[in-house]
Amino acid sequence: MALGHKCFVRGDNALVAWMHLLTDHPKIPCNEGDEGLIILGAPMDWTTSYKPGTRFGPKSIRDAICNLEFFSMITSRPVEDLIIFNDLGDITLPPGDVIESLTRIKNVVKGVIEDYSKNFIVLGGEHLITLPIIEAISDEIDLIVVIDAHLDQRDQYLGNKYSHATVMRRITEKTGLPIIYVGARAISPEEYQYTEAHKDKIKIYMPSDIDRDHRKELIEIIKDRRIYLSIDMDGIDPGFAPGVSNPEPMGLNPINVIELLRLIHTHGKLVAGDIVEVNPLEDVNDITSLLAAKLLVEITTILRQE
Ligand SMILES: [Mn+2]
Repeated sequence: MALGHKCFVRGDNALVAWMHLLTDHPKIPCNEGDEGLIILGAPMDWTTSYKPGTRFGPKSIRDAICNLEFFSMITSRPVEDLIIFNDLGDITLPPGDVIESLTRIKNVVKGVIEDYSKNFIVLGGEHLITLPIIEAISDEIDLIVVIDAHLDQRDQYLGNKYSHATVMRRITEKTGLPIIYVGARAISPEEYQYTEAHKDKIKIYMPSDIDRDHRKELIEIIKDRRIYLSIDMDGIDPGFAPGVSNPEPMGLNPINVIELLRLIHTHGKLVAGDIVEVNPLEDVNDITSLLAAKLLVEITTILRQE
């Protein structure tokens, strides 16, 4: 692991304090340069409740992406720019140390926003990484759109307040930002009660809700809003995305997700996002990593046009 690999300077020539938290490898092994969209990896799976292995997600998505054509279904055209990614590498995270890991992720994302751009994508990792990212970018967004089978709205998971099963509860408490879920279908009694009591802030669309009427409603909600998009790959059906830590049947199909991205592109203002919970140890023929990579191409296309 190489530290301090880039001597990036701010206006006052001070060495940027957060850069030493990034590794040189892995990076997207193709199509990568200073002009592209910022990519970060957060290889954390310290609180995974079922099948660990999402720490290998960022590398697996990066490897998969170079085997795809950079063509966007949303714009119906090839991605025109030669360089589309600027991969800053993985954030160095101390295995097992949840609080220190969240602090480092927050510091790096703050640094990226301050020194580079508020437009970026973070590759996970477990879903808990979304908490420090949102904390860092909360002033720049009005709405969080979450693709997920789960709500992650428990107050605690087996006594733990900082878990991938509690992440959205902490985000709701700390930021008060409204959340829309798409694809949710695994909801505990506690989460059901909590979200019913916070209907003004939390809206839930199950996979069976993705029809024309709901689409109109969704457009009204996302219209002109500055959006953070968090894609937990288990929102998609395990038949399409088996390589996740908590697979849940009856999910979205990938075309539902493209349709949602198209709505966001047309009506909303996408600011940044993450793709989390890819677990290559549970994958079949890399199809989950390839699907995550395909979504990364589409999100990158949207963000480069914002
Ligand atoms: Mn989930």
